[in-house]
Amino acid sequence: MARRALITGITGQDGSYLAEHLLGQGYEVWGLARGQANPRLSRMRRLLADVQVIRGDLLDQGSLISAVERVQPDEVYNLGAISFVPMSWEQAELTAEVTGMGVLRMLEAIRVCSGASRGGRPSGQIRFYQASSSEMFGQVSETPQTETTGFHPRSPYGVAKAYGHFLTQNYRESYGMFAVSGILFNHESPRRGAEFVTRKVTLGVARIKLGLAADLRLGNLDARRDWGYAGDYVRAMHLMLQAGTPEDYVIGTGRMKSVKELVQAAFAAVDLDWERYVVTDQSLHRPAEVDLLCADPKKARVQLGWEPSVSFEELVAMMVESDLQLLANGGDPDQEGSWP
Ligand code: NDP
Ligand code: GDR
Repeated sequence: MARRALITGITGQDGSYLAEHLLGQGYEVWGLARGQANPRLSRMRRLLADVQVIRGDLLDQGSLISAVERVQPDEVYNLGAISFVPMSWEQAELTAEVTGMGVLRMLEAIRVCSGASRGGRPSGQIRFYQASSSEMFGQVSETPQTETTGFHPRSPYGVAKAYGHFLTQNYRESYGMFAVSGILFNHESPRRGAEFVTRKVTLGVARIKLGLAADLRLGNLDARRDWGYAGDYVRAMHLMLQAGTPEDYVIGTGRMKSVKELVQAAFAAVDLDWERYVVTDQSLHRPAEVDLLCADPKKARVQLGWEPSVSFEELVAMMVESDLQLLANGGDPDQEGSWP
């Protein structure tokens, strides 16, 4: 019988790549989707017709219990979240509810549904993956960051992720659940939301190249991140749930670049001089910035055999090329239903 996976956040970047990867491995894939008429769900259905959709919301405990009861998954991947860091200052309570408390509700759904007394699977048999984030490191105490580096989150988003991270660890220790967190550094792709800096830059470059925009407004150009390719990172999520023991892993490339270097690479890909087009805008700076993040992915390499396959330069070129094509074909990235 095919293994069954339940993915929250199925309409997001990672949900789509993970679903593709699991379908390719022979899984039966179910995606939890919220909302009455979600345009991102229509987009996902167009791309991934084989994913079965079940309704639910990380704010709604009953809906999560129903989803686990109905799907009876072997593996649950909790990718759903408010994931845009600036939004977490504007809607801090909602971020705590979805990105933080949502983890508690999902873990409780698994615990309740898999209680042996109810004739379901013993809790050890549903494996749980939590999408933790390098934003938990925040103001870093050491570089590169490993599984043992301390947390000093710098946004309500980072704080909510830290709660979910510790809670996952606690359910593993309290109930013997196979519950793990991947501490993933920034990962990008042509399907990345247009609000995140990589996609904002590659879309901006494509618009300028095609004469659709005159400039590109950005915030802090000095921030440094470890950027990888989303398609590589979903492989790591899956590998973590196949391991012999439940453990947390840092996933990143180990290479750090500044936003300025990202901009330079993207403009260079279309033979334009970035300094003629980029305008810095103080209003796009954050109340508290994370200055730098860089992964040490040694544990994942040694224990899971995981390695990234796409370099920073290849990633930027892939995204610029995809956005040039999307715009040239009349696609509208501001429409949520539009995906390259
Ligand atoms: P996206 O922003 O692309 O996707 C977020 C998903 O969460 C969407 O499917 C969205 O669905 C869903 N969601 C939002 N609110 C709720 C809710 N109340 N109930 C159920 N689902 C909800 O994020 P990514 O795919 O980039 O990231 C996936 C996960 O990994 C997130 O948890 C993110 O925080 C985390 N992460 C991401 C990294 C990255 O670099 N991409 C790095 C580290 C961690 P809807 O269409 O309904 O809005
Ligand atoms: P991040 O990603 O906050 O790291 O979170 P984002 O791409 O939003 O920002 C990265 C860095 O770029 C700087 N920056 C800008 N960012 C945006 N969005 N827009 C701008 O105009 C701009 N100018 C400069 C930011 O200040 C920041 O330093 C992502 C999300 O996917 C999280 O969900 C995930 O947990 C982390 O990555 C790891």
